[in-house]
Amino acid sequence: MTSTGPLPTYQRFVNGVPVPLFSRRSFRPREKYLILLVFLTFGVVCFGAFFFLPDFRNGTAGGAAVNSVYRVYQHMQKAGPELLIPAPPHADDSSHPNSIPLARHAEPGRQDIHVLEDKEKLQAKINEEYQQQKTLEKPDIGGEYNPQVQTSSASSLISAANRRRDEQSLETVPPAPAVRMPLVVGGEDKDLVNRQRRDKVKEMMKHGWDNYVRYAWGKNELRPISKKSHSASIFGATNMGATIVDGLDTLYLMGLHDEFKQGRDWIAENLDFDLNNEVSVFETNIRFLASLLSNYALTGDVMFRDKAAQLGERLLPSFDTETGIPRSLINLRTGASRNYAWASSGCSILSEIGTMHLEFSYLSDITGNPIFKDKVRKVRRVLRDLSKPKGLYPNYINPKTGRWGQHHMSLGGLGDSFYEYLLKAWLQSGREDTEAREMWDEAMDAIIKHMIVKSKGGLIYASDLKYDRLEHKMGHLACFSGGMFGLGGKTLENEAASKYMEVAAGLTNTCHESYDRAATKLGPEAFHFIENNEARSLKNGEKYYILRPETFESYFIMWRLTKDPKYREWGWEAVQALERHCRVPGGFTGLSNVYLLDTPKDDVQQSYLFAETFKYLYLLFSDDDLISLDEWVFNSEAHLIPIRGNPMYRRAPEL
Ligand code: DMJ
Repeated sequence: MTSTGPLPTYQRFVNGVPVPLFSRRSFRPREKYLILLVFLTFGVVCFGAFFFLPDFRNGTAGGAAVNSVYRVYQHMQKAGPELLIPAPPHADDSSHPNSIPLARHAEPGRQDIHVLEDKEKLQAKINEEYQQQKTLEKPDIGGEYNPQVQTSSASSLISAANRRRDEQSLETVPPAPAVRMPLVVGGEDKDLVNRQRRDKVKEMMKHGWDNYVRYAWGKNELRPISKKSHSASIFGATNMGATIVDGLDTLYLMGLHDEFKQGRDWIAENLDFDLNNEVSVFETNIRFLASLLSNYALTGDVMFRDKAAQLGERLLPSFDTETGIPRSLINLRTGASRNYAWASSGCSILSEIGTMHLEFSYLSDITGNPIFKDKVRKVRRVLRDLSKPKGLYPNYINPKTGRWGQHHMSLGGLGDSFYEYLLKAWLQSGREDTEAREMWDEAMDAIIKHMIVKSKGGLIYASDLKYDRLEHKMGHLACFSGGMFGLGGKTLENEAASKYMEVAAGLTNTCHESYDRAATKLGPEAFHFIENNEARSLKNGEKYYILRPETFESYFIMWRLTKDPKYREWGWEAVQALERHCRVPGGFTGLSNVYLLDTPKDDVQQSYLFAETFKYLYLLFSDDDLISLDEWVFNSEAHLIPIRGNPMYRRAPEL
């Protein structure tokens, strides 16, 4: 059978008859020229490859080819990851600067899946190369990934240098989900007005923070009017970035994650406690150590835990006293410690020695090192076993003899957070530390009997007591106690619970009155109760307001516990007063006299403005889901310590 298919195109014909292809013995001259031309072209190409292509000239072909690919990667990398993989139109996690968008997030059907896989491989290769070159350390964000998180695309007003660093990390941080800075979601109130109020607080936070970044980055605090740095004696003589450390967990809660990352990286790179610097043990504990713990709990970033452990170690020598009661000041490098001469002839201070329990207990739990917990337990034992005048705890104790100093008692400065920590130690332990709760109940019983007074005008206040003499004066610092009594009243149904709630409401109301009776609607440092002039300051040296949080702390706790809307209204009054009188173009400042509308300003933006004042106000206008009181306690500086049982506890595995 003959083929019926089409003839080959190269078939030649002679007089209509097909000529067999290989019937000739030689090529025609034209065919010879053609073959020669093909061979010549091939030779020229090979010659060019050997002598002109750089990778073939320099080394083995295989290795050079890989180098060449790497070089291309580098060029593409400089141009930015988006050159390789355009950001998907609405992928949440790609909007964050630390997240290099992955192809798998793109909308299905839009792009060829094979192309996407190639891009992933290429991106992985780039990351691998940069890991090898160690041009930039990847942040080590370990721990659990919180499903309740998303990312923020909020841009930050940061200095040019920091912006450059941010962009660099944007290019080079590998696209691992754990690297993303999660945003705690939830917390938006259903009510529009409260959402708007919360947004206002966030805007204030950002205003203060951005100015700190601009004018005092890495220093302790900012002078918002002179736009210079400031440092208080509690920080010693060196810059420890107090505002960065204090403000960090609030930035996190507010979803200001560009700012959070910037602060986190500053701590990782710059915060070193090997300092020949004498600092306050108490302040270093409540601001620095507690913030590191709080940020560790929130993020699982082991950098925070490790820094906390380093700092905890450096504070330990302050406990080396005859009784185990720590001293007030310590040199972080040498470990030399001492007490203030003014404190009842060199005594330790009740609020200071009693305000380490939460931090040191939690530090032991997350590091597996019991030494920290042992130290604070010993302090507790000394205080528990001492006989107390009228059941009250004086503000001073001698660390050598274990005896009380002057019998001055206060729910404000020098006493305050000792009481707060008894209650919170019980809560934080998952209510297992019943000794703490018993000591708190006994102390509150004595305080209610001897120091809580009702004024002629019907205001309840916590008076200072010196031996048997009531001062009829309450310090702003004591305004935290409304919240504390409320927390005690609501967490245990004992016979005192309703009394605690009554005192809680009364004290919070009185602190609000001290604000309301001032022209600026901000409260003075201390206020007195004399007939016809109650809840007002009498001396010039007490009329200042230094951005303190205690009154707002009580508004927040009482709002959560009672849902009485007046607490939110009072908080909003405070927000407006802060805006009107404390806000300046360079941040927020304290005031010299709350009774004068045109008062001089102190030009200090306190670090606790970020840790506490803005945090409490923000949470006041948030839904209860955001930082549930069943899962967290606030330390004395409003840093968050998880309650045992909270999934964010991150306890170290038992050895
Ligand atoms: C904060 O540093 C802490 O709350 C501390 O316990 C006492 N007060 C200041 C803020 O007023």
